[in-house]
Amino acid sequence: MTPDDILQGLYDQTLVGNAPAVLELTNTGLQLGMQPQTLLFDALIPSLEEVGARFERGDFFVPEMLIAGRAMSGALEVLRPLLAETGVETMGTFLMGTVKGDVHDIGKNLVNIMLEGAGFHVIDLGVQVAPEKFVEAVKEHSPDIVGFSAFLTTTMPMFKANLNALEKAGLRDQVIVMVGGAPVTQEYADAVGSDGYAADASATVKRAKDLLAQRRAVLAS
Ligand code: B12
Repeated sequence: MTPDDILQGLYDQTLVGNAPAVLELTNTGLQLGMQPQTLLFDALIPSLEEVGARFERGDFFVPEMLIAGRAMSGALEVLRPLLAETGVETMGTFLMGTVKGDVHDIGKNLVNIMLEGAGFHVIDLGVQVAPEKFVEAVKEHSPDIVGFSAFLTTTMPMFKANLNALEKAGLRDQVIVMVGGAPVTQEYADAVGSDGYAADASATVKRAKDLLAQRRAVLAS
């Protein structure tokens, strides 16, 4: 099998949600010396984008999305340690969760992997995280940054609800708040009063580092 066969296979098998084949192709690709990033960005993510496009056109329904998502998640488990291989946790603590009412977690998990790879200590609260749970976790872990992930236009308003809950608990000034997810834009992030937005996992790492450096410079002055 050539690297091109692997990429094409990963794309096709993710599209049809064939989790065992996706896992096997991921492992074979790695054995052939392919980079984990190549498998992710040149096959797995484009395939999931195509799943979304087909859902939008009415060619795919929820079950197809679900099995494609599961197939992608299986591959991510294999790629996670390789993408996060530095293992040195010195940058700061990042508390992350998908907002209440929303079960999408693949994008969030990808962000977590990249943050871990960049040296952040990541605490993941999972999906469907209610504002009170974010507040409790901020009290318990005192993170530097809190991230809210939302993949539905109907759950994006939870950003504001979470920010209000932090404000009410007197915690808003203690943390940097970042928001993201497929339908989120910089304009929306600004409008709800978050501190930062990023469109993808690598941009999240860069933005998180910048925001942290700014915060630390202010605190030091
Ligand atoms: C897989 C999938 C599902 C799976 C989720 C599986 C899982 N474990 O996540 C299942 C089947 C469960 C699902 C369900 C639904 N889904 Co869905 N789903 C998708 C799909 C195909 C892929 C999403 C995904 O994981 N993408 C891959 C990742 C890598 O995406 P990404 O955006 O590039 O992620 C990056 C950024 O967003 C950013 N990021 C993410 N989080 C964060 C957080 C922070 C803090 C920061 C800074 C950055 C950041 O970094 C990520 C990594 O680079 C999308 C289509 C799409 N194109 O997005 C629809 C999509 C999101 N779903 C959609 C819909 C409508 C639904 C349902 C309502 C369908 C239904 N009728 O039941 C339900 C809702 C369930 C719920 N209550 O949450 C719509 C949303 C439309 C809208 N604008 O609101 C989409 C866009 C499909 C479409 N084109 O219509 N879905």
